[in-house]
Amino acid sequence: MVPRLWYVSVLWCHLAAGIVQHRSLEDARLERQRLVHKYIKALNKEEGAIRLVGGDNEYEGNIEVLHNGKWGAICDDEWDATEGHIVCRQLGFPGMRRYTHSGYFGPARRRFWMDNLFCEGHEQELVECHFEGWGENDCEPGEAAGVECDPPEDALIPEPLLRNEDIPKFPIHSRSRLYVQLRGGRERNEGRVEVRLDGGRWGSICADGWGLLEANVVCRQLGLGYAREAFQTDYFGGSNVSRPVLSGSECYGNETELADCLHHDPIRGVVSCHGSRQHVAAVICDYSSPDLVIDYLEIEQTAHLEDRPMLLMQCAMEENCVASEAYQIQRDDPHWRYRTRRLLKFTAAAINAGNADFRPFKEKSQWEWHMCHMHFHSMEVFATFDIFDLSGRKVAQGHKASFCLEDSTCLPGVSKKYNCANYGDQGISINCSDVYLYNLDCQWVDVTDLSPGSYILKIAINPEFKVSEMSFDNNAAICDLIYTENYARVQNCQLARP
Ligand SMILES: *[C@@H]1O[C@H](CO)[C@@H](O)[C@H](O)[C@H]1NC(C)=O
Ligand SMILES: *[C@@H]1O[C@H](CO)[C@@H](O)[C@H](O)[C@H]1NC(C)=O
Ligand SMILES: *[C@@H]1O[C@H](CO)[C@@H](O)[C@H](O)[C@H]1NC(C)=O
Ligand SMILES: [Ca+2]
Repeated sequence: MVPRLWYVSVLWCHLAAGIVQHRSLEDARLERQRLVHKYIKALNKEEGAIRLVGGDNEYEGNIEVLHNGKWGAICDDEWDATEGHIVCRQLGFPGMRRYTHSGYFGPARRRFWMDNLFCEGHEQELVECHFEGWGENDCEPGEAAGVECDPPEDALIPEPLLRNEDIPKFPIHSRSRLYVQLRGGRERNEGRVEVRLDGGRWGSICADGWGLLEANVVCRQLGLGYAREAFQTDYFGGSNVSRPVLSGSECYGNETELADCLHHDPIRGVVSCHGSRQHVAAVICDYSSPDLVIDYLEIEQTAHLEDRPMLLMQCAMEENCVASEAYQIQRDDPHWRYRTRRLLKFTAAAINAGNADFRPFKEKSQWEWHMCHMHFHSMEVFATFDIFDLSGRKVAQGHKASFCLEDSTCLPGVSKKYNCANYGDQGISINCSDVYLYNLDCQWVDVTDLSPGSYILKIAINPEFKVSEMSFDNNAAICDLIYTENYARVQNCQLARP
């Protein structure tokens, strides 16, 4: 409910900005009301909603009407300007240019819901007119009724009036189909992503915010497995790249189709892209992919408190593994070495349950040597440890841990391959785990300043989605944390997305 209200109010401002200059306030108010009404109806998939399909833009096409949750066409018997005017008015357009017969915008693609439609002219909506019952008709697909409306004035509102992040986002699936294809690749599993709405033309996707979560959904929808890479580039197709027809794409990761993800509203023609024409979404799909799963039982079983003198934490302080208050104490208190920090310690293990090895994001040549801990870090942020209070406010965090990745333990019959020692190759093999024991330096959250109470502990691996995985829904453990002066207990962990 909240996002929809928010959308309506944003739409309200958006329209207010454009229309007031052209018309009287009263006209503008009515215009806004009609448009808002139209979008609420379409979003709710309401009985009697109508839409235009098969045209070159949003204000022309064959008419489809929604009945019992299904879209159907309208037959052109007795179709004329009276009906056309009602359609354009119901859709919120300023007027009608012409009405069309005989499938002018292509043959009907769905069953006919209405035939012999006759309106008197005062009706607000098409369903108030007379027609043979729902679905009763004697029409061929070539008899689809259509209309061309006057373009909306708000179509002329310049895009920069809205900042990109203010543009509301919606799934598309309830209002149109979204066809997806890859183009310009060397093989069928790669390319720039092209999409087409019902009745629209093929176009690219603006790359703003395009990442592995979105790319995974595209690969899944096309039956090509998982995303190995997500690109923001015109590498696939160069000069052939068409104008973006979709922008703002944002997937949660578990969607089966791109239409289920959030986007700016392409049905209203809202496409807003920061980059140039060359800034489009592309993917490489692969049937093999790693899949790290966090071992939450290990966290529950090993979590405990330790009070540690700062004297023993100099390396940890160098790597930012203590709360910022500790640095204050180090500056202000000459005896800081004898002060202690209270640490919530636990063992974290990441198991690779996928069908490909997990390899670090950075090339070996870019790994950083960490003097204190005497090993190379191959990923800037491999894990995050956070504590939230029950209202969701972050109250403590571990450092953003960059580990050395290796096969610490493997299932029986699987031999270890990756080893941090001696500048060895880093990674996690299939069916092996990288284990960070609770007694390792920095494997904790500094809780010195936490008051006793109930909290949420969240441990996440590959939290920035930098390395591709089959799923990110199993990369975080979200647990109850009970903290008293004397002990800490971690329980009820559940797998979740970082
Ligand atoms: C553009 O498309 C044409 C026809 O499909 C193809 O032959 C050509 O190689 C493409 N150009 C690029 C740069 O991909
Ligand atoms: C994806 O996961 C979120 C959060 O768990 C859930 O609310 C949503 O319904 C899921 N969507 C699908 C398509 O499964
Ligand atoms: C990994 O373990 C699973 C389950 O035990 C097994 O089916 C699979 O063959 C193993 N894969 C490899 C490469 O060891
Ligand atoms: Ca995973």
